[in-house]
Amino acid sequence: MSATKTIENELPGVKERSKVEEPPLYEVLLLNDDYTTMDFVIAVLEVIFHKSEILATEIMLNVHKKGKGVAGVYPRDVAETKVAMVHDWARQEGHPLRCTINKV
Ligand code: TYC
Repeated sequence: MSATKTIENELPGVKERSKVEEPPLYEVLLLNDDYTTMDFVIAVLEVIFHKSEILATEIMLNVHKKGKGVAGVYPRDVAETKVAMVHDWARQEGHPLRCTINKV
């Protein structure tokens, strides 16, 4: 089922409400492995997912300890593009890093 949201019409004095469809959202999950360097995962989180260095480090350590973790939440096409960017960059640098998407 897709999400809907009721919004007030923004014109002054107009009391109509309209339903807008919001796109389904997908988490991009980073998966742990034994070989990708911590610094590379932090760089991925900073460059591709626009996280601060502090938050990127926290997310990376959480993935390292728990096995997986959320890098970001996006509409499906954006999430899929980010997965491809992570995989392309990791392969270029010789890292086995993997990530996947999961509908929220
Ligand atoms: N476990 C890796 C190491 O010890 C670090 C790592 C963290 C790898 C997160 C992947 O998604 C990952 N070098």
